[in-house]
Amino acid sequence: MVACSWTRTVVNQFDKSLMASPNLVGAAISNSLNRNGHAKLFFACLFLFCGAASADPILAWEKLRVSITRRKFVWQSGMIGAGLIFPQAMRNRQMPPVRPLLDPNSLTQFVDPLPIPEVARVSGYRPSPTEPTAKLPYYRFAMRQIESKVHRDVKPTRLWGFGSSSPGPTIETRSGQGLLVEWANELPTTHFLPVDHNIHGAESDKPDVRAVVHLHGAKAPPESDGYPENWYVPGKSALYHYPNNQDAAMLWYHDHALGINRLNVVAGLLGIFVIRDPVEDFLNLPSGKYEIPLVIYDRMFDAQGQLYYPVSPDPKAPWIPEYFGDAILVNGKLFPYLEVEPRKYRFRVLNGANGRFFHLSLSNGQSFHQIGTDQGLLPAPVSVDQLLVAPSERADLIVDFADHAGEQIILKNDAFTVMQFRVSRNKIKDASSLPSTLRPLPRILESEATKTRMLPLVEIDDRVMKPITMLLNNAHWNMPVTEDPVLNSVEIWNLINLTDDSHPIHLHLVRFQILDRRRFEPFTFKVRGVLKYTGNPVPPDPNEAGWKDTVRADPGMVTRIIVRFEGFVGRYVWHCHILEHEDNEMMRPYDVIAAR
Ligand SMILES: [Cu+2]
Repeated sequence: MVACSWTRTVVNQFDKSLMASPNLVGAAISNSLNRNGHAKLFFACLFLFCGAASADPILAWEKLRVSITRRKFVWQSGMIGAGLIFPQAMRNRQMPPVRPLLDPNSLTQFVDPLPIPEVARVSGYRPSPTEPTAKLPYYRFAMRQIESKVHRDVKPTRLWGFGSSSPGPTIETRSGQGLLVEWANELPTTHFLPVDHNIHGAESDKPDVRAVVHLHGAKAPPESDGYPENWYVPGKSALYHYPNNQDAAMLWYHDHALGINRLNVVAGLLGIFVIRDPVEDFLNLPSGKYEIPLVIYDRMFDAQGQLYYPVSPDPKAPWIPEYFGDAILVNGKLFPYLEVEPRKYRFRVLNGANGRFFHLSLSNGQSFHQIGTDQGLLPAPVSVDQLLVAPSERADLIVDFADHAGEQIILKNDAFTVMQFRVSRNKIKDASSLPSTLRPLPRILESEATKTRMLPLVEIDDRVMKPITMLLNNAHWNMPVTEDPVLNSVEIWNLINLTDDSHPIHLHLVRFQILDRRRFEPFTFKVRGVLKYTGNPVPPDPNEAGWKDTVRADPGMVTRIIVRFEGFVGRYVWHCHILEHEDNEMMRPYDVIAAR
């Protein structure tokens, strides 16, 4: 009991210190608590001590685990400047950098305008694969090595982009308007980021440079979904068909090659894909130059302005469990600014980071409205003053600058600067709307579900408790399929998170609704396989209560989602969207099967 009180006191002290000096103390906590085997051992010993002293050892462990997790979550979302204070090697058990790193905080902020990715132009028309008499718009996107200026004062950075940019050109289309994209691999034959040949699918007999593009959020046939094993090498391409029979939403395309996806995305292989429909048209939302995509991700650079991807201290296993950069880019620029008018804007936010959760707010404290989530419009706008977006989640926002003429407003990630809005002084007329209702949301009833699956999220550690792999449903990628929903059936998936991390779980092909999250005892589940709840079900936040394709499965919680498996029969995948996890087995194939 004494030990547990002491632990709580220390934890509380950490909390207070964290409030006072987030960079320094946060980094210290991160160092000691995150991915540090010794810290885990320390807490394991502490747990034993607590357990011996407490009447309820499971409860003692649970409290301790929650404390650890809270700290880790803070770190995931906000510890941007940590690398400036502690060497990277002290986080994540990484090797010290072999070359000097760029200090993003040494750069002048707001010297580059926010770039807006160009809208892709149709290259021609080709027969539809499903109706050969119909012609569909055809696009050709070439993955190429490019150079790009991430900041005025940083030398050009080598990236892999689509065409001549990263993020690549935006595809704009309408619901029901099918299209074809030829994704051409025109990359060099050598990878410039560290491939780990121990990772499944990236063995030494596989080429280092391979790619396959997945359109995240698309209801696409399986042969056009970018299955991770369907990668191809430079000189090859794949022609994919996107029918777009789905609601207006902002999707995004990115590489999905098995075992190196994390590296290809850091290299720059990503872009956005916007679907519109009449429901959205009718709402009179801000549009044209008043609708701006914000693709946000973190990176690390060396002093020469080149991308840096850390490796573990073990040269035989360079994989690291997470990648957190200290430089946050928006549409490919560091600290950009955007000149805006004092009126409403629609911002289409994508968290394109490998592992960082963004916790966004505006420096003047003004609130804004979220009108849509991953798979389109919410039933009604939700007023928020802070926004949590996990990797791969999208947030459709309306920000009204009408009362802020002449102000300079910073978009922040916790205490750290992301970009600047410069509101002009000129009076303007804003004819756009923020309707009080947006799109009806038919709820999928639990009574419609024909199957409920129990799906543990698992981390496997080595002897010093360093993570070596992460699993879904205790299964590796190449084990037989265990999830095989019937086409058009409804299932409830219980994501039982036994790890210390929050994992954004993504299902290909489908959209789903979050039912609830509920705290449980991981220890009891691990030992006895029994779900013992310790809290009441918590409904999703109002701004996640729409159609989703990625859900935060928080640690120590059972997250329940309800899914109708519509669209196509065939093989797809579901996975964690922390790309380091996904690459190291936290991904599983699943089959949508025909009804018998
Ligand atoms: Cu994960």
